[in-house]
Amino acid sequence: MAQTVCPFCFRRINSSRLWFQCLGQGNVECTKEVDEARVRLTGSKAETFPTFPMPSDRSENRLSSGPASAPCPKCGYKARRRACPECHTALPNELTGSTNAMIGLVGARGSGKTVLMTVAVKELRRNVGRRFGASIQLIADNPDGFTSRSAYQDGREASLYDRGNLPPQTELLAARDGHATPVVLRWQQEKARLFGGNAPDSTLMSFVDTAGEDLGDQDTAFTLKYLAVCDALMITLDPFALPGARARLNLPSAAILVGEDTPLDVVSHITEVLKVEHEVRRRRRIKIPIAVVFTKIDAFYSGLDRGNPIMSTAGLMPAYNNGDGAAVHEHMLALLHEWGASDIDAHMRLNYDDYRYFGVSALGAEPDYVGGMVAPGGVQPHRVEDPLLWLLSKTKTVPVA
Ligand SMILES: Nc1nc2c(ncn2[C@@H]2O[C@H](COP(=O)(O)OP(=O)(O)OP(=O)(O)O)[C@@H](O)[C@H]2O)c(=O)[nH]1
Ligand SMILES: [Mg+2]
Ligand SMILES: [Zn+2]
Ligand SMILES: [Zn+2]
Repeated sequence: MAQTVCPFCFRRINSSRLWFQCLGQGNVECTKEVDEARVRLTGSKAETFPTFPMPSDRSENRLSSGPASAPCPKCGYKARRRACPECHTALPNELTGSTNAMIGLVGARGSGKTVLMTVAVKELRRNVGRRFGASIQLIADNPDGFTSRSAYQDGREASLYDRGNLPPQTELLAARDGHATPVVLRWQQEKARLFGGNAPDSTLMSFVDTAGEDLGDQDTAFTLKYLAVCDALMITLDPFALPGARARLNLPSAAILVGEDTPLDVVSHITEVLKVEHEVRRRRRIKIPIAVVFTKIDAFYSGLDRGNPIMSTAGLMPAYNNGDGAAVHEHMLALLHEWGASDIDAHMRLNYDDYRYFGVSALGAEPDYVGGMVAPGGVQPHRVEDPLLWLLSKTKTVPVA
């Protein structure tokens, strides 16, 4: 059975046994209603036409992905749209019989997750798509809990890019009935199939932006379930939370959003959860790739050499630039040592098989921390796509050069 993970409720589902969702165009009237399963598993109260299972299995369908359509029990419309059997959210077609890349995004409070996700999702659609000749789109009707794609674009993107407002603190999951709604992107690309076979032409990426505090809360079932199904993880680390890094800057107190946990505490906690959820045996390392993303690097620009790879970019070739990535990794590691935070590296080495350090700036210049406003030059992202491209090179969505 083709196992995959629903990008909306994070349950494991059989992608050859997806349900159908009516579009309300049958001979008799069909009605949209709030779907109880969807509310329970995703918190979404959006009204939809009925979601129903495929008609009882006929033997000839057993091995295939079943029929391509099924009649709505209410109106008879031959529905082709697929939906998650668990949470009843409509799913993109390409999920049928395939898998998707669940990329997790976790990090301490104030480490820059919301800004990074907002900017990365926009940059992917705007520039990275062009660079790779790919079409990258937001899919689904309620990204990040917004009621529509346009509401997301206004509430997240226009708010930051056009109006220059830094986002407020992300609400705790508890305040969102324990649910977080992911932003799901579809990366679609023509691929030359060198060796034949049918490599998929699209990859789904599901990002969830959680509040920093949710991580420390052992009881947040959602975070556990989410980490359990992630194929890859981005961990944001706030250099402002490292005393040795902070000492080199002259930050106003409004910039320092540091809780009780040190960055090492946060990473250790993630490690513990991953070890349990991914059933990593004692003395073994965690296998999923981990991008350790140091945010807010713009604050260090003036102290870095011009020749430092952290200051340059990966170039415009349609591939993940591995040499460049390795150079940034080494230079971030050197910075970690300078900042007196080599314990983080020791922890990574002991617990993970596959990790890489990234230095990014989503804003590109220091904001007005007190007023919560982007710098007058606007958002100028620096290297925000690097961690994603590295992770996507692991799933073979992008080539390595
Ligand atoms: N200098 C600089 N500061 C940044 C950057 N990105 C975020 N910040 C600062 O970090 C603050 C927190 O960013 P958020 O993206 O809201 O952090 P978060 O991880 O989502 O925080 P929670 O939602 O509370 O968990 C912002 O208000 C800015 O002050 C950046 O690229 N450069
Ligand atoms: Mg946030
Ligand atoms: Zn119907
Ligand atoms: Zn689901």
